[in-house]
Amino acid sequence: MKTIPFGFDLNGPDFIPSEYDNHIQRHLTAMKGQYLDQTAYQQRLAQGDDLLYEVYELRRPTVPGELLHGISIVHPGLVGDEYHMTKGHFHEVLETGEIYYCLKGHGFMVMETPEGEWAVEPLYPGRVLCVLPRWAHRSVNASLDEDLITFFVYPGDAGHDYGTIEQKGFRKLVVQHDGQPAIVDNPRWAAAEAG
Ligand code: PAN
Ligand code: ZN
Repeated sequence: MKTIPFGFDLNGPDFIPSEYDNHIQRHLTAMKGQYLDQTAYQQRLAQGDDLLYEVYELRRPTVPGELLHGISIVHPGLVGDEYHMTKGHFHEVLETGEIYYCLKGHGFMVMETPEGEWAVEPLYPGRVLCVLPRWAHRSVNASLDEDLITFFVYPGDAGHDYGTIEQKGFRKLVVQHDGQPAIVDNPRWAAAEAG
């Protein structure tokens, strides 16, 4: 890990950083239970464990004051009528936010608080998105032929809580409806709320 100030290059068309420490690849199996249409999920899986998204991270100490940052690339596609997306998470330290800057593609950031508020904000090249403290976040690629690429930065001590989202999903889903993205209620979230 670097101990003096540093820079790196981040250029199109693929926006893979010129330097990184960690390359995370999430395949279909990593998203088990996350897509609503389990039959469509199993049918996709039968054809292969496709790569759905990737993250390039520059490692920094996980302490307050440091800024963790990297690139997220969500590849295009559908599972049933749901667009490819990240797992999504709350930060373990709930009172930490995150900034995303969209470099390429078209999609949405799906967000919600533990209190049940929700927000869905568009992502497109040049768009900056501010995820406020307390808001869980998931990026969704709403294009079927282009990667969704974002740069992100968040506090070093934030940590990740994936469990809450794994259990209930997000309150809203982004699905393809008549060839267009549509934001719909997630029945699994409502069922989990009802207990
Ligand atoms: C991002 C995300 C990245 C991948 O770095 O971690 O986009 O999404 P998941 O972590 O939900 O799989 C971030 O929000 N970090 O806090
Ligand atoms: Zn985050």
